[in-house]
Amino acid sequence: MKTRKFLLFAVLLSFMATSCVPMFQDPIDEDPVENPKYPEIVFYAPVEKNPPNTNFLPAFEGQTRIHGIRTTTNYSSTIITNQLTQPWGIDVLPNGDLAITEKSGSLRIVKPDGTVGPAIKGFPAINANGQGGLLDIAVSPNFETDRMLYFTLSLRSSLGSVTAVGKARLSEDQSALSNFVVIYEATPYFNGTGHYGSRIVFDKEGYLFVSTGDRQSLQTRNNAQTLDNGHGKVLRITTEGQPAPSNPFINQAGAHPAIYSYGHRNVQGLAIHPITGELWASEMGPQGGDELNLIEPAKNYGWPVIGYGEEYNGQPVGEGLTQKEGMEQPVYYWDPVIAPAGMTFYTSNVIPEWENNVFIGGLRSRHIIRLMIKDQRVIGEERLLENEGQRFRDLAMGNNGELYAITDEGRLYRIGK
Ligand SMILES: [Ca+2]
Repeated sequence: MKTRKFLLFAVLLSFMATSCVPMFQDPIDEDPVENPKYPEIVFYAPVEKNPPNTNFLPAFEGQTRIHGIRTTTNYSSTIITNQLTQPWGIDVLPNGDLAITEKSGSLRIVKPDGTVGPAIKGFPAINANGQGGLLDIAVSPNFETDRMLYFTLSLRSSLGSVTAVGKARLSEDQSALSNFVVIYEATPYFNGTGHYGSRIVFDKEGYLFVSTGDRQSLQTRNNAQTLDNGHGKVLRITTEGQPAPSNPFINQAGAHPAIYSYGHRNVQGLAIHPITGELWASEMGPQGGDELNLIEPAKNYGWPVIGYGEEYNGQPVGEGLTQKEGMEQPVYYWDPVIAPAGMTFYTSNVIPEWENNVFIGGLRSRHIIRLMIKDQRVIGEERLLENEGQRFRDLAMGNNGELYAITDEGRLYRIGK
């Protein structure tokens, strides 16, 4: 009996230990690095210790392998549930509940205490093959009155598949979606299951930014460079799926009027800077060359003409260029790759040193990337939750200064004080 009690106690202890992990920093085994430009910040050697895949030189100092930084405020990371199935997108409702998509085609409402609601259906037939499925979610800025949720998803027809945007109304009791309607399709359809891009975020004017990908085929890759299609773009649409009236190519014959920027490979992270309102994006490169971009209208972000990666077989992409007139440089790039997914800015001062930093989920790298940004440049990089071994798919800012992160393995983390 005593043994059983002890066992129960031990099991309880181990459960507590795994579900709430205080984030003690690794012992600092390296000396700080001087950076006279920012004397108030303590910097370290770059966090990336492995050799790059390529020999490319950055276009400017600090474009890659920037100084390391370390969070000094004590914070904790808690797995509030591990009962999700391939969650892909997360956003926060005004009441603090979390709206999470599952790739196979369900919406889940999760309470901040970890209670997972039933699988909410109401979507058209989901094509969850490969990288497709029910993908991202954005809560209406007017949710308290309109109760609308916006989604990206991959749709299939006899012509192939496409990245699409839809919307539906969440019932007052948060148990059902009604009147799902597809409002936009980033045509053409293509017979493939990769590179749907597919983040969706509201800007400060109430328009939706939507990212797409190049559809992961040599047949479609160059679509990113032309304006007559929806592949490899950042799009800007109204909540009715119409092009935003101020879009840069709206009056250009032959151009898709929803296009905001182009030359993208596969943008899987979008976030609006809380102070400036700028749109920032994470973009998956090939081997080497994952990017952080500051997205501006009408600009060409270079894929597949320029980049800091190579083909998976080690051959150059195209002519193997990193710079070209008329094409934008990434603000920051990673080589070797991290496979950056969803991202969010930290908009609170609960953890003061995090305010206005960007946090990006790393799939391949299995950690969360924290970047400190000043004057549109990255000045410091930190890796969070490195010991968790999770593929971090998306992040969202909570209402009380906490971050939420979902992983492909089905976990939902709360990270904060
Ligand atoms: Ca680029």
